[in-house]
Amino acid sequence: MDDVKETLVLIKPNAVKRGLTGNIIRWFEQRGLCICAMKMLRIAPELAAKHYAEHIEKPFYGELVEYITSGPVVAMVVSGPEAVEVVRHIVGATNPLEAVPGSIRGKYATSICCNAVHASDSETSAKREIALFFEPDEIVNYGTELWEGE
Ligand code: 3AN
Repeated sequence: MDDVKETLVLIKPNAVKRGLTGNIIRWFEQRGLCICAMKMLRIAPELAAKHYAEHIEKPFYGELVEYITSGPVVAMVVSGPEAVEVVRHIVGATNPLEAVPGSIRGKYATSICCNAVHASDSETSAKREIALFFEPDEIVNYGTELWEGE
C-alpha cells in the first residue's frame, strides 16, 4: 500500500514512571497500527538537542530538554496507513487542557511539558527523528496484510 508510513513516538519519562507504557502502546495496536521498533533508553543531552533542534529559540527549550533527559523513555516506530496523521490524532493536542478526553494526552497528560508522549509532526520530521533513534536494521516491517481492503 502506498499510504503506509512510519512515525516516531516517544513515551515520556513521567508516563513511563507512572506505569503507562503498556496502556499507551495498546492505543496504537488497537487502532490497527504496528509497533515496528521499540526500545527503552535514557536520552543523552546531545540526542535531546538534535531531536528538539527546531525548538532551540523557544522559551521552554531548556525545560523541554531537561525533562526528556530526566528519566526513562520508550521510543517506538509506529507504522500503518497515514501513520503520521493518525498517530497525531490519537495523541491529541499539545496542551492537555485542549486535548480531548478520547486522546492519549486527554487521558494521561499532566502538563504541557509532561504531556505523556511525543509524536512526529510530519513525514519529514518522522524520517529525521526515526534516524536519530533507530538503525534501519532495528525496524521490522510487518502488518501490510492487515491493511489490505477486500
Ligand atoms: P507537539 O509535541 O504537540 O508537536 P510542539 O512541537 O509544539 O508540540 O512542542 C514540542 C514539545 O514542547 C511538546 N510536546 C511539549 O512537551 C513542549 N511544549 C510545547 N509548548 C510548551 C510550553 N508552552 N511550555 C512548556 N513546554 C511546551
